Amino acid sequence: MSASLSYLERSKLHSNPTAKAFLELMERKKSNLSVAADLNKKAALIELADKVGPYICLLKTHIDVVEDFDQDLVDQLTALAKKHDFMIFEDRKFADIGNTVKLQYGSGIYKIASWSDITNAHMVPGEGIVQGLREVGLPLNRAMLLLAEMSSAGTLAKGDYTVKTVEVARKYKDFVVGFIAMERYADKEGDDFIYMTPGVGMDQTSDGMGQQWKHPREVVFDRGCDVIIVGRGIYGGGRDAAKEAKRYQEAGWNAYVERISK
Ligand code: 5IU
Repeated sequence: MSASLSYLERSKLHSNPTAKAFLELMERKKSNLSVAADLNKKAALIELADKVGPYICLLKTHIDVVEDFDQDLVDQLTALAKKHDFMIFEDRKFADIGNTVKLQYGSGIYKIASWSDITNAHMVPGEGIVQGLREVGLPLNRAMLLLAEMSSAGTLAKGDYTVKTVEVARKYKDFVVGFIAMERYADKEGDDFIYMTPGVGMDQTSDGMGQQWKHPREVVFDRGCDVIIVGRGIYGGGRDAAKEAKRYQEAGWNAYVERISK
């Protein structure tokens, strides 16, 4: 049901402040594009964020690949998020017991909870992982996604694993606001999860290392997902990142408009 509602209508269904603000932002900016900035130099990451900033709703980071990480990088990224009106998603894929992920999320060098609006986790350890992250994230008004499926060939996250992941998300809706998923699952009464999908590309279908790229229309219109996550399709192979981001923004948004108008 919620696949046919606008992002703005759906923002009213959420109690989590980040989910609400994120859906409003998508509508305001007419963007369901997230750029996956897998770059290992601070200056390159900042440059990319500034270039694609006008076209994205969400910047997805892997902060632990940045060789010259420092607090100034975080300060610059959060300033760019303000300047261009986007949110930040550290794709940390937590995977340990509740007590350990609490430490990994809130402390260490990266202090992810202090700057990342959204993060994510595997369900392998059981629901204690959500309890741990929620304890740190909820007081800061953060939100998280569960990895219900992955985009890569041979992923073990499928079938019953995915079904159980959705059940846990329903139990902790105040903090788990959506999924990394390849399709939208059956909505139950009261569900409104945000579906984010990596493995999106318009020019190639595979990277030779298991990644499988789908067209934005297939992801948003056919499969009912909400956010397209695009990395190398935008910045890889010497591409003009701003130009490509604009192209993906339009493709993603058109597919969404087509979906809610059908
Ligand atoms: N990513 C995936 N697949 C997944 C999950 C995360 O590709 O199932 I969970 C990440 C990895 C990379 C980005 O940061 O999304 C995709 O980048 P490319 O568009 O360059 O493949």
